[in-house]
Amino acid sequence: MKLFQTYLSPFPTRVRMMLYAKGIEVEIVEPSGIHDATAKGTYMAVNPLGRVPALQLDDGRVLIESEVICEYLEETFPEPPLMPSDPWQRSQVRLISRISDIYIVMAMLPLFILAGKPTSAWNQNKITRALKEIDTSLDYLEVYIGGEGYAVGKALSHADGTLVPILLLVEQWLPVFRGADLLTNHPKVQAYWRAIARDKICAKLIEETSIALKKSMGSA
Ligand SMILES: N[C@@H](CCC(=O)N[C@@H](CS)C(=O)NCC(=O)O)C(=O)O
Repeated sequence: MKLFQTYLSPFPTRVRMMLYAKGIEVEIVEPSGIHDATAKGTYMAVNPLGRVPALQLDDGRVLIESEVICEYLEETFPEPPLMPSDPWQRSQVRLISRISDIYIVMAMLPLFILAGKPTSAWNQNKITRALKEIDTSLDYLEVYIGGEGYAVGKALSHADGTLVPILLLVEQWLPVFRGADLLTNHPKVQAYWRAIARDKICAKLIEETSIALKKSMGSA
């Protein structure tokens, strides 16, 4: 199998978490120009949406959308499970992915767009509004995040693969916008963030994403 992805993007990171945890070997391909809307070239034939991740199976079929890919991997390679067996806990894993995708990532979107422009074009009102929106979305997470070292329950799950790259952006990228420290406003999320860094697989994801982020910010 081939995973089309970048180390900077949070969506492929949740797929890599599954691959690492389940010991699945795939070829990693970083499509050139993925973060440039005009330069995706032949990658559009792999994923007509022009986004990463995409997983190409050995028979050539291509799966897109990180949640769909993760579900496919979970069903095809059930061991070790990254979805809890208890239906309530499974619903909490899905809920955390939805809070992340629908609220936290969407709240960050205006800042992703600003980050692609020179700082002279940054609009302080837009930044303040976006940071407030992110703060509110983290309030939602604060209610549902687990308190036992993992996003849900006492074991690594798909929800951790979703949250790790997002919280890394909150901790290491949001400071460029000079707002308040949003993690300290959310003690349960902050405690989770400290705890999850002790999980070997999540530590690897944190390291990979952090290196890619530093490169993108021109500091590595
Ligand atoms: N809903 C998609 C989102 C994927 C996505 O938006 N990926 C971004 C990187 S974070 C991308 O490829 N962006 C390229 C573009 O929008 O041109 C998923 O979960 O896979």
